[in-house]
Amino acid sequence: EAVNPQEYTAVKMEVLEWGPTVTSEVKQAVGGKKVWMVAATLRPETMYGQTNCFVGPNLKYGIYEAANNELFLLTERAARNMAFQGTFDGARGEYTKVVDVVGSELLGTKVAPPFGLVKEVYVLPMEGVLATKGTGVVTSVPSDSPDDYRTLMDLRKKAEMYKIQPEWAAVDPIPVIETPKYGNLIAETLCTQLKIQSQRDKDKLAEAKDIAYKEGFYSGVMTVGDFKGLPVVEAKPKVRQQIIDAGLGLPYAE
Ligand code: A2H
Repeated sequence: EAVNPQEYTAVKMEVLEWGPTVTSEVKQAVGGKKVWMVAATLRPETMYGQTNCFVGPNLKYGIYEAANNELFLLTERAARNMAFQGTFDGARGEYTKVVDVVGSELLGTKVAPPFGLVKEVYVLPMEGVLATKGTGVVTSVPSDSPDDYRTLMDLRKKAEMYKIQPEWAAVDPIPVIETPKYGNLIAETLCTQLKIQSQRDKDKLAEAKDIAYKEGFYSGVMTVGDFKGLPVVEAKPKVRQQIIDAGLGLPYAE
């Protein structure tokens, strides 16, 4: 755990249609309520470029009562943290689980990415999702995240092995930020330059992630959205606030 708290934006992806392996137990427990898959991100300004939602296939998730009769799908650890941060209705630190769900069951579930240029995206598996970070749900932005880009390419190569349908991984990376050194698809450029072959190529991915984060933040310019033309440094807090004001995101710290 980091010494300083990390300030994330938790983005709410509404479940539009459950995937083929979601059990009737889960569907019944949810009833007619709205369910949101909640992803923690450090790059809210990239949300226009969401193409998928990742879960760890072996991770345990739960669906929890949030505020306003809504339900949040995330790890129990994240539910507990949110309960202490006043995110849910009810007493501080208390939370109610509606039902358990395993990551692999969620594959192929269709969700609505907040502020996404593509309006419906599918849940896919990512091997490296940590149970100990964020909400355990990761929104995929393969234009700007090397991990997301490489995972998407792995999934496309071996759809059957990953137990996914090819059409779930069909959305291509969407340019949202221009950088002078790496163009408008920085993740793809870096994965090619550093010859990153798989999502398991941890050291090279860490290097790419570091470059992409710094380059995007300090030299990037928005090419889409309300803050098109603005440097990322300035646009980042503005997009974050818009997402929160729209009721599609919330601050989350850990
Ligand atoms: B970021 P830090 Cl475009 N396991 O969001 C693995 N990774 C996780 C996670 C988990 N449980 N929870 C969140 N993350 C990812 C966007 C993004 C992110 C872009 C570029 C870089 C980037 C879209 N994915 O992260 O260890 C989330 O992916 C690289 C810094 O707390 C989250 O932000 O620094 C980031 O890792 C948080 O990582």
